[in-house]
Amino acid sequence: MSTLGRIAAFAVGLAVVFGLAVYVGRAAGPDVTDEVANEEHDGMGDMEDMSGEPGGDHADGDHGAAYQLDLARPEVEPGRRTVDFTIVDEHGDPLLDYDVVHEKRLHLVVIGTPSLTDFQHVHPTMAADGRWTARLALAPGSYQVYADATTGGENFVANTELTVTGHHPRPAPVPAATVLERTGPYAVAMTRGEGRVTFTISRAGKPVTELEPYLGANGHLVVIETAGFDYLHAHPLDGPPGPQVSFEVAESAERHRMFLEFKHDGAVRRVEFTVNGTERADGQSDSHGEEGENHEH
Ligand SMILES: [Cu+2]
Repeated sequence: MSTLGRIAAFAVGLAVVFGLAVYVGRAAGPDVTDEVANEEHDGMGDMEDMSGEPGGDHADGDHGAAYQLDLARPEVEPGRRTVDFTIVDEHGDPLLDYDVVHEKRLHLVVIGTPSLTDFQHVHPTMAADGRWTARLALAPGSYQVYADATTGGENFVANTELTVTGHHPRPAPVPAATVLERTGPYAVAMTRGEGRVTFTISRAGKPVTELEPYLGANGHLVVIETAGFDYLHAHPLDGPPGPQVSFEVAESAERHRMFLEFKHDGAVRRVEFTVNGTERADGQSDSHGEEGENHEH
């Protein structure tokens, strides 16, 4: 099954089983349609594994396909601080009506490719004609841009590629897999298993037990695969405000990057993890063990 198929099946499976807010974006590419078609023809193998419910519906992906992210300029010069775009429907008309989800009408996630570094999560402003303007930090290079929004109660993710011209430094590799990451005085340990990922947050060696809501949740997790840039946004399971925050995210066969945002002491913090896939068919994995989570840090 394709990467795309896996993650789509996975997200639909979760939606079916857990009723979670899990969103799927589809990488804009020439083979998207084929992959979706294959997915529908190959028996939903992974989905059966995940949920015990073969079939299900493809609504998540279908909604995503209905909207496109149109950048005013897919190529911009370095030093530019804003990017304009519109979300257009299948008729090419700009989408004007958005539901407020997690306190915002539209969440824009930007990631540098192919290394999946330079993560940005911003909240653009929309003009009356539907044109959005986002403030971004844009060094020369290539990026994937994901608009994560909801209209009429239906979430969708539309994504596209953005290029910033100028001298590109040598493309950085995807960072090596880790299970412990630090940001400022915080350390975050990641554990996986039983279809979930759990982050344990400490500050200066003490468990953090007073996480503050960030955009209405104890944490936000974005998962992006390194191969096809498939995107998934998950919100935590109910639980106390730390030190552990868990998300229902099944293990992926493909290497991926996880971006966890949380708020504590008035500041939003972010840690990033690379997770090697459970399959290493293409030899791309930089794991030396069976799985990334087995690594000692
Ligand atoms: Cu947001």
